[in-house]
Amino acid sequence: MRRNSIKAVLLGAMASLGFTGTASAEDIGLSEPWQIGFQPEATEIMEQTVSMHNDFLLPLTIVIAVFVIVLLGYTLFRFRAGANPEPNRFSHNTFIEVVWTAVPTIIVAVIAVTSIKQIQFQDTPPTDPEVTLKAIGHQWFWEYDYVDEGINFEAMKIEDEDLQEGQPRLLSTDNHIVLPVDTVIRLLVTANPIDVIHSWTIPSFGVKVDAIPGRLNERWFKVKQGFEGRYYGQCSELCGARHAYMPITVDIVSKEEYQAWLLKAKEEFASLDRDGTVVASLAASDIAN
Ligand SMILES: [Cu+2]
Repeated sequence: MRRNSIKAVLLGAMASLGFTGTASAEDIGLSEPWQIGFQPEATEIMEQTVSMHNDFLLPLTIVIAVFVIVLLGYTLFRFRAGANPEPNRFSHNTFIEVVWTAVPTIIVAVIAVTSIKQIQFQDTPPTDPEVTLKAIGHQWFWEYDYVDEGINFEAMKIEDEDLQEGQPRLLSTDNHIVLPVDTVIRLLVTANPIDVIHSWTIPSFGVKVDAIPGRLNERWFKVKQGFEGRYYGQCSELCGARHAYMPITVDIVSKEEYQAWLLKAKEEFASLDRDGTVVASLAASDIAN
């Protein structure tokens, strides 16, 4: 999964061009050509999601599919016209009807209980979050607010011709979100009031939240120790012509590096007209479109 260290060095070199995250960030949350499985599980939320899929839903689906195909094949063979010239005429069988109603109901109920438990886990931070990040969707880029730090910036997709070696196309942004490892993060997601619905996601975190104008959605995540690196995501709600061009780049760093970044970022991204109150900004691009 992990890219080689040469790439990390190149990423470090390009980091000096823009105000990006750490110099040594290694791509972890990145899809690969012809990938079939999930991206690495960087949070407990994603561990649960992958386990639900790989250990429960997928085997269950395979058993059901094989059962149906075998039954269908047997019926086609056993009751073909040649072998069964005189067909049965009955149309009801109470025992079979009870079974084929009860068994799927039980299966669906077990899936529902398991899912609801996971949704509850995803909705309930284990401890009070230490960092609050607000993501605001715009047509077509993301804006970020570190609401307790007075840091606010926009993250624009890097155009193809400006990509540096090692930067994945359609996934790299000029400014990166930087967050500490092993820390409970509160994620607030919304969209500009005069905008449309977007969706903020990082597959490796198991987080996907709709960004809805006028509504504030909340979620949490905590990246596991040892999972420092770079993660990518994309807007996941069809939002217009440039939906595919509003990626998300997150750098997960050590707590010390995060503190150092905060100091730099407060200078770099000092919000000009903000005093802690959250004001939805109206970017020039919103008016133009
Ligand atoms: Cu969008």
